[in-house]
Amino acid sequence: MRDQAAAVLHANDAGTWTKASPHLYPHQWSWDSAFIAIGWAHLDVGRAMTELEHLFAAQWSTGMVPHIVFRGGPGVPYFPGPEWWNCANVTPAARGLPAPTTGICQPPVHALAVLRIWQLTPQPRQREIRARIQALFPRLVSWHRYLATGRDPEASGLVTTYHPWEGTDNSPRWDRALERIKVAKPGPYTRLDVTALGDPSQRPTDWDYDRFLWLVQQLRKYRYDDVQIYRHHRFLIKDVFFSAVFVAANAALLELADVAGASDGDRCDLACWLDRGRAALSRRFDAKSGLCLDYDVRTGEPIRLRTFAGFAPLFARTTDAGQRAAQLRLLDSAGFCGDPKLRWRLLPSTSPAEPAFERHNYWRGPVWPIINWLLWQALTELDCSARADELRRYSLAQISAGGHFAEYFDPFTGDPLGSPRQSWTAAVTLDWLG
Ligand code: 2M8
Repeated sequence: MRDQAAAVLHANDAGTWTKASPHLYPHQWSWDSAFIAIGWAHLDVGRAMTELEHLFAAQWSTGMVPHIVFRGGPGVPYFPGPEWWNCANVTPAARGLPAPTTGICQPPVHALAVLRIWQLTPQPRQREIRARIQALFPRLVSWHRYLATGRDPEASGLVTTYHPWEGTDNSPRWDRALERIKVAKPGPYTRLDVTALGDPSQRPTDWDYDRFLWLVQQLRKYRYDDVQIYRHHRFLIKDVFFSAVFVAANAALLELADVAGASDGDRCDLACWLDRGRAALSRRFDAKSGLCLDYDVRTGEPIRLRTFAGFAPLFARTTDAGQRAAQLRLLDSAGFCGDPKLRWRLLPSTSPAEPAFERHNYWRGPVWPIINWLLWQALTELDCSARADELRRYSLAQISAGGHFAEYFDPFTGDPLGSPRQSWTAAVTLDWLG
């Protein structure tokens, strides 16, 4: 299995960056690259650093790391391509980059990747990798500073997302916010994803895509300027999952501070963002449901849905013993991993008890290995090693039975769904196999 996972990364390797998948996602994606770097770290720590260095070469002057770097080149089919975003023409923040990018971002898994690379660096390579971490560190801090300021002007400790593509595309968490958008059609377009996959039931609908593309047009109109976006944009969500990854990432950078030779000022900022994030997530915890709830900035309403994101305190390694115990109970309750219909006790993207649940449809039900990897890491650090190890074993069993490193899986049958040979699935497999 290790050889097969390595072969997937090698086949998707474009030399200095890795395609998220061979056909469906033939460019460099931000959080995919972070997971992919964790996979590479098991094969070659230098190649793992290269992955991140090339991603961060496309960092905007604001500090934002864009969600896609269109490194595949103009002839490579992906929709929507760089012309829909037009970033370099509308904002100086996106000029002078090695390749065109999108104008939004994804959860900051990168610091977790750098920490993993350092942990896996063999003694003879430590000098080289330490120097490369030192060189990358200021870019990582500036990325985190962007999230803590541009994406949280209220200094609330929660990151605001502007688009469903900032992580979990068609999650039912966004349904109400999208329903409020009465779109004029975003103009004619042809989707490539449904033809590439051959089964529309596994992908977002055209109704979703109309809104996704309309939101891109709006962001472009605001010139991707956070102040303008905050003033006018219709989709602004305090995303607890994104915020939890940010908490874990700040902790990872603090752990790397000595290796990276971080300044006192940076250490102080990282500690502040970490504490502020943890406290904010703790306030979003709903004792009645046991879930941590996203918050719609435009309506002021909490988003009450049973999804994986509700476990944000666990993902953020909460220090609140009461919340941790409540979340662990909920995790294995009938609404989540304790549902007897599940093939394996793995966390599905949406609870099967939720009316919006769809077992084949992308972020609306299927099990995603990377989400279970993040939970595995968190539970390991929270001293829940037995449950963490179970997640690891079941995840490997699921990926192995699926046969081709699928993007996501049917929670009831374990059938592989989405793209085959998905890089981040192969990458977390390598990490789980050790
Ligand atoms: C999915 O998103 C892309 C758009 O970014 C798509 O559907 O075309 C999501 O699962 C996203 O989280 C992921 O980074 C990307 C590439 O794997 O695919």
